[in-house]
Amino acid sequence: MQFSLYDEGVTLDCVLERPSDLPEKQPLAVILHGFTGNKDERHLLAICQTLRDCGFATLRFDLYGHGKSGGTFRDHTISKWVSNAVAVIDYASGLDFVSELWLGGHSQGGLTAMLAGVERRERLAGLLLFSPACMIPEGARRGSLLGGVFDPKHIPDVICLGPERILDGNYLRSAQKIDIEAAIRDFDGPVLLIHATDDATVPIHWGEQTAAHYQNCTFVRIEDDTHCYDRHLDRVTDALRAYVQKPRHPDAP
Ligand code: FER
Repeated sequence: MQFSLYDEGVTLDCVLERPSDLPEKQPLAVILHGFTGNKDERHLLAICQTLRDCGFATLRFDLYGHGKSGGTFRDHTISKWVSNAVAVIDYASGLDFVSELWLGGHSQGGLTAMLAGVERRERLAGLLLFSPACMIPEGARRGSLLGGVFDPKHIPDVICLGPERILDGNYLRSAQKIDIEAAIRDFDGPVLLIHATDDATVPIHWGEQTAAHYQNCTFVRIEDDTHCYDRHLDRVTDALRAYVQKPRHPDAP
């Protein structure tokens, strides 16, 4: 089902899909794409299909300034993305077929999921993080992001990170303020974090370090693959399937 939600007057283009055999209630996972991405990217579709194969409903949507949603790329910020994710979680938690809610995301969408996850901790069963872009706050504070260099104390009006990657300075201001340590410390639920060894966009040590600081995190290292899993997407979906199918309370009757 394709539909629109609104966050602060901005349209969010959403796709909600339920697994083919429909039990009364089922878990639902909201999945966020990354910087310059959209809800229909190959790795996102594979993640959502795997979740549905495991009995989850999935809700993917285009975030502010991306895909078919409102706002311009130039004006997007991670705090607007967190607001979008919270709006979608609040919508999803009101759906009568939802037994529990998971939030996941890739790269900048993974970072967004970490931050929105703390804002809506009480509504969420857990987080599914795919190569989360955990270095963005430090990069913004140091003055270096995706190859772009700037003075972190004198934020420029715009920063150009490539031909179609012009960002307002507010992206950097907003990113500088992110308290990622608090987001990790304050989320006590289960977390799956998957990261590939040859990720040139978000080096794997960021994933390893983040996983080590969560209270309850399963870390899966994907050998010989890239930021968007161009070579071994099947290993990513295998790890996801194994994680969501594993009983989370092994001692429960
Ligand atoms: C950066 C590193 C990663 C950055 C953005 C990303 C804007 C996000 C990547 C993605 O979401 O795929 O320095 O700066």
